[in-house]
Amino acid sequence: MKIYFAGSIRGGREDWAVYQELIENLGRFGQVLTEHVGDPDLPDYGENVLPDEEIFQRDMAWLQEADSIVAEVSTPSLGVGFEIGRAELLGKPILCLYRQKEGRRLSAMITGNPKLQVRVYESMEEAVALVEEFLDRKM
Ligand code: 6K6
Repeated sequence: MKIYFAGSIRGGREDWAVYQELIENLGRFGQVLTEHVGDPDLPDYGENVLPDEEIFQRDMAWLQEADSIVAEVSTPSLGVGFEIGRAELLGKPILCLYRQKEGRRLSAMITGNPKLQVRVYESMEEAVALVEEFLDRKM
């Protein structure tokens, strides 16, 4: 099982620790293709590792290769939104995990799309249970 994890990079890195923990847990279900998204050393701008064109090509190839997509969508990110849209066109199953917070609302392009499984969570335990349900596989 190959899992593509999507989380904000240039959209803001405030949730990096959540991504890291989710990625660790996803690793128990399969191979996470995008472990770098939870890297604390990844700067807000995600600069200088690869040219943007190569990042895009590599990520699109991984998306194609993935069996499932898990996106943490609490921090709005153009890149994550794009990946979700592309994954939908590729016919991939997509789970969007969201933590509610006063003063923000998830985009209607996510909540209004019946092809996406959008789930609200509070604790990591809850998020892992939702992932388990999504991947339909008990540990
Ligand atoms: C270097 C080392 C690790 O990462 C870098 C450079 N940047 C990116 N590398 C890989 N994937 C990226 C990078 N920048 C964006 N993405 C993809 O877009 C990821 O798969 C994220 O899910 C998403 C984040 O988009 P933005 O718009 O928040 O950056």
